[in-house]
Amino acid sequence: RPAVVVLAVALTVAFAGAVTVLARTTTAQAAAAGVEDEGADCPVPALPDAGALPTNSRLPDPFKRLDGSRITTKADWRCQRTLVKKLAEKFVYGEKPAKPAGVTGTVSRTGITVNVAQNGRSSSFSASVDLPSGTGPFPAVVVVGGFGADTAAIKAAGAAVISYDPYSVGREGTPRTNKQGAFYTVYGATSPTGLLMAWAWGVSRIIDVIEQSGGSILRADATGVTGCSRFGKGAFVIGAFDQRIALTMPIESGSAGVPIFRGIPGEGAQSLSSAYGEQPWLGDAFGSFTGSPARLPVDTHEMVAMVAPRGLFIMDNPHIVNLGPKSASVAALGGAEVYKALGAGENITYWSDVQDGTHCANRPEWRTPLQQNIQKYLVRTGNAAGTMRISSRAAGNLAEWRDWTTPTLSGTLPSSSASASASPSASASASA
Ligand code: MCU
Repeated sequence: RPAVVVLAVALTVAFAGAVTVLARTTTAQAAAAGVEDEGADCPVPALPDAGALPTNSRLPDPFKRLDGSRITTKADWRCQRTLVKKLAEKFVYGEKPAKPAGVTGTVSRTGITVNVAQNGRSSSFSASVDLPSGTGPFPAVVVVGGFGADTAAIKAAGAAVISYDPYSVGREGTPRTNKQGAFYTVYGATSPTGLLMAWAWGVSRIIDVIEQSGGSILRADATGVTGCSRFGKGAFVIGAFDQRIALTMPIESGSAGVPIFRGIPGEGAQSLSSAYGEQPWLGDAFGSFTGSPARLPVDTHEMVAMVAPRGLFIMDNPHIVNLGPKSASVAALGGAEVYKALGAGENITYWSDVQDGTHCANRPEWRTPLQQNIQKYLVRTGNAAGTMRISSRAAGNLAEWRDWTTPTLSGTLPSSSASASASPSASASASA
């Protein structure tokens, strides 16, 4: 009898292993990484000073290194992404500190608590959890702020909803010299890092706690993020700066979100000085670029690219010029060139073909692609290809914005960025 049990266990393990391999090969490009920043060890050359930047009215070439050479392999993207990340931190959002020395917390069926300690300072915050029906462990979507996300559709697709109050980590309504919230308690009220990056840091710490929890309620390798408007700006930055996030879904994010900075003045969207001044969303360093975005050495098509090859579903509203939907479409098209070069062109969706002009409305058009994205990248039972559904009301033309071509990158992505640690059960259903 013990021999039978041993044999049964061995067969089960072998079968689970086989379907895992199958699932990995079919969904390879869809995978999130096992770490927050895969390029943490990449050498980064000295970055230019803000005063020494050339003016470039076109979008910076995402494939070009600081020394002027261009990357040639898919594997090169790992450290090129790190360059983009460092430039974006220095000139746009402010630095995102690495995981603090002490992160502890709990995950229950109703909530997550996070305690952080670093250099003698500590802070805490929490988020609530709403599980879908069925038996876990579940994937989850972090919903930033309290509106605009179709939480019923998220749960019906099989993912839990983590309701995250970003203001507990980075409050609005404070001057830049006295920022408040759990992030600033640890890193100081005069930290030049803006709220969007503070919010991103907070979600990364939630994922740390999920990882440490043992994964019996929520799966650490299947986290998505969404939010609308200012929380769409947040969702975009949160997904760009943590490679453990498998699916990023910003909604109607507007200036300081998805739209290319360079396109905002011409489109007549919320001006960069208005967005910079309204709340300390962007980093303090962005203040010297509000009137001259053409001096920025990065633009948001490269934040789109930072998400590659992971799932990205950008939702936008073509009826409100103030949101910069045309400039957002250019960011998506420009970033999609990096997705294509990495062989992951099917992992990005941009969708602004919607009827209702109300900001952050619940839109029937997005329900199916939302659920398909959740099934593909989080539940891992789907395989729907991404699509560019750009409304003719607000369609940007990438050709007008770039003076570079998309290279054919050789080789394959390193296995770390191409391997999801999908649970055996999820893999089995993926191949069923
Ligand atoms: C689109 O996001 C913002 C916008 O940038 C602000 O100017 C406005 O005050 O608020 C929008 C928002 O968050 O609406 C809910």
